[in-house]
Amino acid sequence: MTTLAIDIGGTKLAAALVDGVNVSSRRECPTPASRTPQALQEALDSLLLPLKAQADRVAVASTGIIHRGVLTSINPENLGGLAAFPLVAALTEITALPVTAINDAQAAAWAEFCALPQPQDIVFLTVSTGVGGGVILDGRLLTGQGGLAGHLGHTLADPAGPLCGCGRRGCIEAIASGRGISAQAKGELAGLDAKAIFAQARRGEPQARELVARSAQALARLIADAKAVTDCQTVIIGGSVGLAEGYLPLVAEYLAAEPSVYQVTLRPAHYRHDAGLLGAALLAQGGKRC
Ligand code: ADP
Ligand code: BMX
Ligand code: ZN
Repeated sequence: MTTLAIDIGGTKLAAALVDGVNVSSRRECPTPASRTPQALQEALDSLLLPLKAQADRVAVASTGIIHRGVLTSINPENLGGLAAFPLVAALTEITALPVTAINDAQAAAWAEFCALPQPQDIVFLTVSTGVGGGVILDGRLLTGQGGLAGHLGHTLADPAGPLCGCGRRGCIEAIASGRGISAQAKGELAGLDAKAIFAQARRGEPQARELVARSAQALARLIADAKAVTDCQTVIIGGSVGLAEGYLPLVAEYLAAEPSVYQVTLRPAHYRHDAGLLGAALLAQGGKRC
């Protein structure tokens, strides 16, 4: 059985064919900035066109709360202002294949759990357009009654921090995410995206260094909180900010400053940028640890 796996992120859409853990024919396009469901449906339509005839089913990992096949944004700013999207219905219409859907970070957590040599309790965190999370305890992926479980990016980093697109002030996501880093930039860095701000930080630009450090520090605090809530042994980090050169060592430095009870093994995602795609496919293949 070949799965057409799709990852809908706030910045990019990715799709690939997945057999077992083999990913092939990977394609990407930018996530439409328009707030209309039609724009997302059209972008998915063209992305999937060359792949759908080769697949037996569709598995989608998507940003947003995924409940009963419908995507609802907790932070619509992360999805070009789109608040809701009938994910399964739209993909069924595009592909005429059976479709399963799950949150992107929950999916990635599952793929990363499957890649571990031994089962462990883990928390996966993606630091990307937003900050997403997935929790695996006793071999079970937590999704929650309404799909919200693991949305750790919306726990509090700083009550006096920037307003988050979810309506709360000072969420981790507003400080640590790619969008958050970019939105906090002022003066010469205003308008730059996180990738460009990381490049400036590497050149030693002081504001860029401070923005990256603030993100890494907020993430380290979140990891300590995650340890307190779940007693996980390992925290795995993904997303383009999370996997950016130098970021994880900085997070590890801040985490090391926390008391010993909050220490965990910290790892970059084994499947790098494919963790979401692959996790959705593995869950559709039966959700057993391979
Ligand atoms: P998505 O959120 O769509 O899953 P990504 O994981 O690629 O996508 O995250 C997008 C965010 O990561 C954007 O804010 C972008 O500026 C930032 N980003 C992309 N590449 C890098 C990089 N090399 N270093 C730091 N940040 C990056
Ligand atoms: C947001 C939220 C999460 C998602 C996380 C990472 C929306 C649209 N998304 O917190 O569901 O897991 O971003 O998403 O409310 P990404 O696009 O950065 O991968
Ligand atoms: Zn929030």
